[in-house]
Amino acid sequence: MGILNVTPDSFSDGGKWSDPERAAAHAATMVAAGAAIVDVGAESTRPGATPVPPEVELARLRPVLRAVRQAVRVPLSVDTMKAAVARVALAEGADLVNDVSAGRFDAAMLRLCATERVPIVLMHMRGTPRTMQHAPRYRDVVATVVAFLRQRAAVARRAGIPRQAIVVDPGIGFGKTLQHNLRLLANLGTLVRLGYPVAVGVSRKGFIGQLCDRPDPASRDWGTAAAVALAVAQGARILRVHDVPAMRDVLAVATAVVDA
Ligand code: HH2
Repeated sequence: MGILNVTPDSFSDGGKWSDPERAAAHAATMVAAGAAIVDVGAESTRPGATPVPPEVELARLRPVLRAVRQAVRVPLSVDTMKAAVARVALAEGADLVNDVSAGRFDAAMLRLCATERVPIVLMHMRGTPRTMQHAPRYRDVVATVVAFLRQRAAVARRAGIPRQAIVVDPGIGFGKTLQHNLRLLANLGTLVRLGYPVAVGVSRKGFIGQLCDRPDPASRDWGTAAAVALAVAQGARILRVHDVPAMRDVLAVATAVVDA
């Protein structure tokens, strides 16, 4: 899953893809390099980010989604917590919803995905992007995240989303310390055993900067490669990444080893 952020303030690619033509060209480049899904987001969820109103999110998203839809044929996901935004995105040709709140922020989200018959990614986050990094604490982070995702998947199914249209994601960096992120990545198999496809977003995130002493997110792709390979080895199925050409090779080797 290639990342396309249409935001002025995303931590790695903020402001780079706001122009529809450039965004479409970047999406096409990611697909040519092997991206099977392009994830388009118009609200930053980085720690401390302030939420934007749906009109602002849509004004950023709509022209870009239109251009990207013309440019590539792979499924497009819309990274949003708002049903009103998701509804317009689906009408503009998006194929699935990536909701980092797992349907908690907007009660209409799960029903929308059910009636539109589209898959949804349910991600674990503690609190909101604005508050999530304020001293996060868990008794057992792996058990907490797995229980949360099991419960949210059950809620999604009760809303009418079929089992095979649900993807779960541990939410690396969303209300977690370095140790929490490492424990989750080390125990991804526990989440895989829930039975839903697992998505993982480690690309260029802060924990890699901490481990490798790399303040600049753009310099974190080698660290990202290690995390992606280890996630694949434990059964992760969707890897949300910025550098698609590099991670395509990481996936090719990691999946070949797993398959052997
Ligand atoms: N991480 C980010 C955004 N959306 N979605 C899923 N399913 N999983 C993730 O780990 C995830 C996500 C944050 O990264 P990014 O989009 O690169 O930055 P920002 O939130 O600043 O736009």
